[in-house]
Amino acid sequence: MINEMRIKDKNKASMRKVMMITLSFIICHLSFCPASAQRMDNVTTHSKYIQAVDEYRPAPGQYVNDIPEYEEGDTEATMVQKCTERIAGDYQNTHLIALGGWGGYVTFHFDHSIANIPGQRDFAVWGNAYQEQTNQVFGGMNEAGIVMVSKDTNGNGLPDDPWYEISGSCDVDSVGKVIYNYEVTYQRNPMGNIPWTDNQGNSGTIDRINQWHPQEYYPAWLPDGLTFQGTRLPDNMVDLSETVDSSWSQWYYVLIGFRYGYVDNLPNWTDKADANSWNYEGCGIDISWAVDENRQPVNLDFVDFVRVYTGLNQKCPAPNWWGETSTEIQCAEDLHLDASLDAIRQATGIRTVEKGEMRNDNKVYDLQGRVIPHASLPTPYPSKITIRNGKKYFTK
Ligand SMILES: [Ca+2]
Ligand SMILES: [Ca+2]
Ligand SMILES: [Ca+2]
Repeated sequence: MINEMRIKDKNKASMRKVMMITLSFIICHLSFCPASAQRMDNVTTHSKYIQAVDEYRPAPGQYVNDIPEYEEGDTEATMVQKCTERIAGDYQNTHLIALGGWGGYVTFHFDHSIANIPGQRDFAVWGNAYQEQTNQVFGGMNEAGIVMVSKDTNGNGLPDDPWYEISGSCDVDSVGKVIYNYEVTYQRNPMGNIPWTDNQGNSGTIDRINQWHPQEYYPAWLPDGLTFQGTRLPDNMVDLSETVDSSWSQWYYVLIGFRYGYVDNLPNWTDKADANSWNYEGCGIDISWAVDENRQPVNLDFVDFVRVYTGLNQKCPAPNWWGETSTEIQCAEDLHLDASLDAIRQATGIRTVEKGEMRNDNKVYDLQGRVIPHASLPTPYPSKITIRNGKKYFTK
């Protein structure tokens, strides 16, 4: 379910351009790299928000081909770019994208690695979940998306490295009701209900809601027979139609929230462990919750890529109501940008210098440790206070 108020297209190209030219560059003098961290004064040159989207493969759904809009000739690459235009940047300048039914996903990255700070939630992804108006239950429109994280271990800037799932509260609150190694395949059915089958012997459809969403529901730029794998969370839909005044609402279905560890599951900006409020434990994700394929904890110091996929496979049965459950996301942020940058510097020993100090035989790296060709450095080089080998350099 989308808050239509938020579906406004704005061109954010100019903002992204600013983010591009404010990337800081650094030189690593390997023989002089001290192991200790040096606090940097140029942290404002990095953004805590998403820099770009890497992959967008939604499952079919009522908002697919709509947010972002598919136009004839679009390819996977152009749809990924449209997602970047919607969700890269701060909350005021971003817009929802839909992941469709179970399994549909998006992958994105920031302009730096996000550090796993011990004892802290490290990042959050904002959606459009909200508390239902009659306060009968915890939640209301909670379309939990499952989070995965990955490190760019081969250093090629692409999300082609091992992935780890974030273990959310269902793993402890709903033991026996979570389906791991779940798989669903969707079949194209132009302008009709979209059929699916799963690996548990079930089948069903993503139903059209023509009066609200008249476009095709199968992602038009993707091949037929889309298959997704992952974890299926327990159905969370309850029918409260009998508990509300029928003159106010003929049908009243709500989606119960889970305690922690998901996206589009709890209202944005809630991140307090408060079991006495509807906020419960909020939206923040701790990288320490990452688990491997055997659901065993993994010890990640940084992550470079985040993936979110729709974790629920259910639909609201009443006519003229919600249809399939679909995770939507609008924005994401590093919850501790300064700490992430400090941790990168501590781990790599890299220091920032200004361009006048550079020699052609210096190797230049970005904060992810990737080599940057001298020819692609910006001109003029941005002025700032930098630190090299523990000494401050002031540049104009
Ligand atoms: Ca952490
Ligand atoms: Ca990679
Ligand atoms: Ca939603």
